[in-house]
Amino acid sequence: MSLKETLEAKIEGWRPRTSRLVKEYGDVKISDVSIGQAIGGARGVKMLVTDISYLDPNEGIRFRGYTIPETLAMLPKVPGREMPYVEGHIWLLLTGEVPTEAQTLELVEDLKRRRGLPDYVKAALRALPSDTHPMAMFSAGIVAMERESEFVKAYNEGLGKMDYWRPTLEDALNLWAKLPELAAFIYRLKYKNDEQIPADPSLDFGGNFAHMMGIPEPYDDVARLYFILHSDHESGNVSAHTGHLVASALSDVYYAASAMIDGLAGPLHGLANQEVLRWIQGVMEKMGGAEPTEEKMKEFVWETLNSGQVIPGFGHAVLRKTDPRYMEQRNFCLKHLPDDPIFKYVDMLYKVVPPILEEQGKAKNPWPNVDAQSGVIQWHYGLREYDFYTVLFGVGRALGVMSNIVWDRALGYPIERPKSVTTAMLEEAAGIA
Ligand code: CMX
Repeated sequence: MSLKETLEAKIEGWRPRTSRLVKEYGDVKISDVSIGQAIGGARGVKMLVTDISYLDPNEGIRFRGYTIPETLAMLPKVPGREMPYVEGHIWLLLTGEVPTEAQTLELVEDLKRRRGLPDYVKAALRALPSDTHPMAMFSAGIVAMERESEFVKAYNEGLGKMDYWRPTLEDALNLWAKLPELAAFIYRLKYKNDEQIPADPSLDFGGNFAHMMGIPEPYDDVARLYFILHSDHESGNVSAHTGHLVASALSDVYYAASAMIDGLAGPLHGLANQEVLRWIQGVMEKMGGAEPTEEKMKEFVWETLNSGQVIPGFGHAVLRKTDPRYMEQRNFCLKHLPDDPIFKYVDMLYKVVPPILEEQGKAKNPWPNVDAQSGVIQWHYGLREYDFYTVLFGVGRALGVMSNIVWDRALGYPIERPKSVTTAMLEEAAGIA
């Protein structure tokens, strides 16, 4: 079966489950909200539904029920390479099924046909001031393509609500196909004198991205691993939630993806991966490039904390153990770049930071998250412009966010509209005179 047929069958089977829950069990409580949660960023409030991934605080993420090692082992691999096709992962996220080799290759070819960055996007990006952050360029490049939306055309022609997911899937496939090219275009425009490398039609999603970046093997596998690891982290994180929220107004995926990129660009979220490298450079400079001693490293960590800053790459709003995305990248480093000096710094931080955060007693999770380890791999393979790193996160995160939006449309989720209260109402609820 094709992707669309598989998805159609899944959606038809799923709809009765959602409608039954709403019609017969709509009043069953799954969460109560405290004052602390209302002021504290809705932490732990269960108010979003997704079947695409689930984040267990101790175990970490599962994509469609599969752990990261299971996902990487099950998906069809690119011949001669270590990592699976990103396209196979898209299939898994969308349908919940592990695709066959033939199904994966069909999607590889489908996405190839949808490639090609419009000239007006290139012109718009070239017109931006040269100090524009790559995340602002990425967001602008995506929203500039909004005029291509198939959903908007179909909606204006009066398409029925139950079919909204079909043009939304078309939009998602079109945008997914263009994101690696958009990212590589921004990289080469900003850092390589706009010397662009044309796409290679023989290559898959990750392979073509590495080729257009101008970075040789095994960077293609780094790209595949990176996009898969960052694809989804259930729905409450800032980027995923933003994408869902914006799309709930029936804004198309171009608006939703651009907005989710804006959320990802914050230093407490995706931008932490550039912050880690910037921070480590500071440590290295202080140590005159010498290998860090544990004592010196501890001093630097305390200095950062005492100046009121967070240690980038550590802590998490949901996770309470080391992030398995961190571990997967650490395993990659141990295999491919065990002697890299920055990896040695990062690995020493893994030893030094958690006990210090525990001693400080503020962070609920002292362990490293995905961002602590991702920059070092990019640096090692020659991508030294660390303010570009979050764009890579964004290409990956778009896979999960847009898969969710397709399902939001398929299940007819309504516009999101939680209720706010005033401070006086909270004081009244608390019994404060
Ligand atoms: N370094 C220092 N202090 C930290 C910390 C860290 N890495 N992580 C948490 N804390 C502090 C918080 O700032 C907070 O302090 P205040 O009470 O003074 O405000 C306190 O510990 C409690 O925070 P928490 O409940 O443990 O964490 P939150 O859920 O509020 O925030 C996160 C989660 C990720 C924003 C936070 O851990 C952080 O700022 N980490 C560093 C930035 C980072 O790596 N972000 C990337 C996360 C992954 C991603 O989304 O990409």
